[in-house]
Amino acid sequence: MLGGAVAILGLVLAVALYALRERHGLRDISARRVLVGWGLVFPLVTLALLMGFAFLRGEQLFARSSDEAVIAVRAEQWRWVAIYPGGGQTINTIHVPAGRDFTLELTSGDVIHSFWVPRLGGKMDAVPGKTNRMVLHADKPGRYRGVCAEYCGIGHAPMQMVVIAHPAEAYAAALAEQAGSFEPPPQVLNPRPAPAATIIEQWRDYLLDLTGIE
Ligand SMILES: [Cu+2]
Repeated sequence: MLGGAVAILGLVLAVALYALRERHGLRDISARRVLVGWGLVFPLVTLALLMGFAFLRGEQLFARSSDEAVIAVRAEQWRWVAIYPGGGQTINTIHVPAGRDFTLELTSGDVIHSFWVPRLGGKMDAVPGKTNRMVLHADKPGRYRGVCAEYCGIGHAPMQMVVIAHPAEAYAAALAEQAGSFEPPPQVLNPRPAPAATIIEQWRDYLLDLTGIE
């Protein structure tokens, strides 16, 4: 894209310079031809090629893994629930195999959140009613910290998670070991009302006092 942009910019500058220098020679050039050729055909062909390239690359980048390590990740105000193939669940901790691809199927139970573990790669939105697939790869076993990267309410800042990558050969055992501590997550309760709610209530009470309405 950068190479193409530089080439086109160079071409435009060269034509502009030529036009400044050869002002009189330009009368022989058909304006119609310039408009159709450089104004329509050239951009159409160039943009079509770039779009084809972008689609091709997008297809290659798209998460399509036949790997068995598929973990469903459900974002909720304000925590991350990971659900493993066996049905086990962990909260704010996601166990993955190291050294090979794993797939996350992201969704949300309420508003839009965004899953981001900087050391593992790109972030992806968790959208209610939609499942977004993302293939990630942890090179080495270890702990990788992540955050919610889309403002999702008052509990957004502490909505963090840690991805624990286990050696691939020990992954199944690690999950089995976890299985004892797997629990269905308790229902989320809003820990406190949004700050505006209190202010609105106070104003309502004040206005009702003032007007004498019951
Ligand atoms: Cu958030």
